[in-house]
Amino acid sequence: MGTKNYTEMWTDLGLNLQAHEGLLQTLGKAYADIYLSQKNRPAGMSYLDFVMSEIHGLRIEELVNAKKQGQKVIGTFCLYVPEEIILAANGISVGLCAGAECGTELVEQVLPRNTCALIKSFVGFKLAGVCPYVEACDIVIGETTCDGKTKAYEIFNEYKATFVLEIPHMKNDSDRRLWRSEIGRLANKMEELTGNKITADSLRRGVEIVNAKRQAIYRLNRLRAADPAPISGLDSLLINQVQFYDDPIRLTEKINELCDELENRVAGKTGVAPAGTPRLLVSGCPMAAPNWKLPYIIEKNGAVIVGEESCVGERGTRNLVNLDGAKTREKMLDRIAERYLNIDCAVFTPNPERTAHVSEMARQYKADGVVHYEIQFCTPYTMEGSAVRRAMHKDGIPVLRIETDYSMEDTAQIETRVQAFLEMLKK
Ligand code: BJ8
Repeated sequence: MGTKNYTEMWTDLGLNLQAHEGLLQTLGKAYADIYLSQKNRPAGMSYLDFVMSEIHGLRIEELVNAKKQGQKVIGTFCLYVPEEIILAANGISVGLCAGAECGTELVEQVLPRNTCALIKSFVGFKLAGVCPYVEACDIVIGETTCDGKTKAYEIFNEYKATFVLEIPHMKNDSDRRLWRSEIGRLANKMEELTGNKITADSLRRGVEIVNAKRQAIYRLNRLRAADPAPISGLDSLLINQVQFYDDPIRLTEKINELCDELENRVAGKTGVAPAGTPRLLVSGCPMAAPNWKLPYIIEKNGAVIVGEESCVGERGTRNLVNLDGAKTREKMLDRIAERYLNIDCAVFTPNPERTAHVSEMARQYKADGVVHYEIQFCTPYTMEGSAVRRAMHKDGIPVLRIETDYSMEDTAQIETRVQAFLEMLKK
């Protein structure tokens, strides 16, 4: 972690300093063990190393300073919350989904034990007082996606003001109308919170910023189709995780610089692992930072991850908002609503777009196998696991389904299954 002392800032934000210090120590060690130990990393990853070393320092200081200048910080938990609208109101968007066990005893006093680890984690970070992002937020935006999140926001709202968007679970005309009206309600809420009018010009600017970020990440993803892969799955996942926190314009520049370097690597056939290394696609539940358990196990056992069909991955970045011909605020909000309803989260029914996308990604990135990642107690993705397996079998691509949580207790067991899967791919 960085060298500057931020104790005063963390105290002002109301963090539990002792518990927070413990978290930083654990995070720093995990990052060193998992990330800094990798071989043949692109030089451009030094920016991400710096961001991670300052994850609770410099970036939080930027948010605190922006708040002093009158900007509002808005926390989000899901891909369905359009960052474009937050930016158009001159707000700052930060992704709050969390990927580590935290405050479990406190969480289990307010949530059922059999709640998915992702929900327990974001509630736990709040209850334990260790997340400066959530403390820096003026409001958080929830959504009625899965039942667990929908109900957890009622409880979360008791600790932090939470505005919940209604997400339809189908994509019929009436669902589209409902969703468009929710987008309007969000825009109004952002105007009320920030005191800034959302105009056609400010929306266009918001769309340009977010489209540019998604294009940069998509450019990076496409470079991973090369064999040897120019960047590890762990590093690619980190970029997908950091894009929810970092300044979007600065990060876009850095990702494009990294892509320039990766293009040279691809041209020179330089990879993170030799050509012919087994290539895996990871599909399923989101892996919020610092959830690195499964990718670490996969890559340390000699495979390379070449794509993530995930909200922290290509499910979130592949479609852009198309503003062609849209001139008014309302028309632009229509286009934003359309783009976001295309996201193929497993909470939708039916959801054939997702299995089709897994097949398409497996082909594009020349995957030898798919690992379907299921967070324990996540009904939507666990249920869709069979459909993904069936679709992949039609394509002749083996699937390994891994159901786990954020604890480390099953690490050895997962490792054994991953090793057996990789052996089978070699035959
Ligand atoms: S668009 S995947 S970010 S809802 S893992 S909390 S689904 S029980 S995170 Fe998600 Fe938005 Fe969909 Fe993406 Fe529920 Fe499953 Fe837990 Fe989940």
